[in-house]
Amino acid sequence: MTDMTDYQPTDAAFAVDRDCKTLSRHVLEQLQSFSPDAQDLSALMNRIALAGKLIARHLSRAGLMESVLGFTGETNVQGEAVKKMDVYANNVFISVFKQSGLVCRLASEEMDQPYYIPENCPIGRYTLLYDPIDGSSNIDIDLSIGSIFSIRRQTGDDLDQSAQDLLQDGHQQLAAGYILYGPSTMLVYTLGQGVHAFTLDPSLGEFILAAENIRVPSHGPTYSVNEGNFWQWDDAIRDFTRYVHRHEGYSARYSGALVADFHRILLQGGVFLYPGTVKKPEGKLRLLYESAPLAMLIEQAGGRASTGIQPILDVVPTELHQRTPLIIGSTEDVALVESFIYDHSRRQNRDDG
Ligand code: AHM
Ligand code: MG
Repeated sequence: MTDMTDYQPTDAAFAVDRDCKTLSRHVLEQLQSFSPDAQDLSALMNRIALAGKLIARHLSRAGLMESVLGFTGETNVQGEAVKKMDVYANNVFISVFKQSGLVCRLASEEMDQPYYIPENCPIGRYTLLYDPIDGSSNIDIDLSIGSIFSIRRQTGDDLDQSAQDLLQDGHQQLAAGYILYGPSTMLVYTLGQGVHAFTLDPSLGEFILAAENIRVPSHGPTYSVNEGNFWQWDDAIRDFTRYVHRHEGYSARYSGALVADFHRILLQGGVFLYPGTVKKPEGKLRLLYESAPLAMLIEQAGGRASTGIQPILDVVPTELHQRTPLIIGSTEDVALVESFIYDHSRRQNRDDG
């Protein structure tokens, strides 16, 4: 029999320890408590993980099954064509949270009004806001996509469906994160105590810790923006892009999926931007379930998220599906974009005055 007093951890032992660090264990360790709130958040994160696993499984077979790829023929509340995967993923979140008892209301990009689960409402103390499939244009060409989520405390009964209590700034978020469906499936989350990443091990069916307390570099080489919109930008954003074109050390990377582009920047530094355009003066991205959750993550990782003139987390929306310009990433790179915006507005004020 092995004498365990002489036991020295080996590489194999470390590997076992790593394999055992599941998302649910990590969440409980983060909360350092078995209080009702901690147990609720842990259960919520487990439900989100289950949604991620179901969506990842469906995506992995997408090309092999009928009726997974392509459009439904409908348009959503944003006026965008809906894909079958958008509907599937939206329904996955609804169905996994229906039995949770924790969530009374779900608000998503795919639903005009929040979805109420009346049987949960007497006890459901949280609202889940989410984008079920971010980067929908990548689905049919087998490129990375994601899901984004944000958890807020449910305040008031608000069964009149006006969802007024959701119209609060991003500091009210209790947790935020995303699931990236790439070569592997990753779940990245924060409960306001750092940013942590997990990789789905399909053989275990578990998200296993991949990186803890991620810090975004203060500067990085990547700038990530759809330059096809150059003609639609104002002069400040045009001048920023001219600046990076004329200076050594920048690389353009843009996948068409915010989650994938954000993930690169979180790990390697740089800046992602989706500014206002002529057609969409507030940009394309939605505050409550795209920009605000990613802003919480980047701030927790030591970076910044800005509209260009205001921190994203300070923006108080006036409507559920409100859009916002987004500049997000390394502190120095976000500040560089903001400096162009500031200089232009100062010049404009001088010329006007
Ligand atoms: P979606 O949630 O409908 O897919 O829209 C959001 C996506 C982001 O993932 C991505 O950054 C952006 O839209 C791409 O838009 P564009 O094609 O205008 O560059
Ligand atoms: Mg979407």
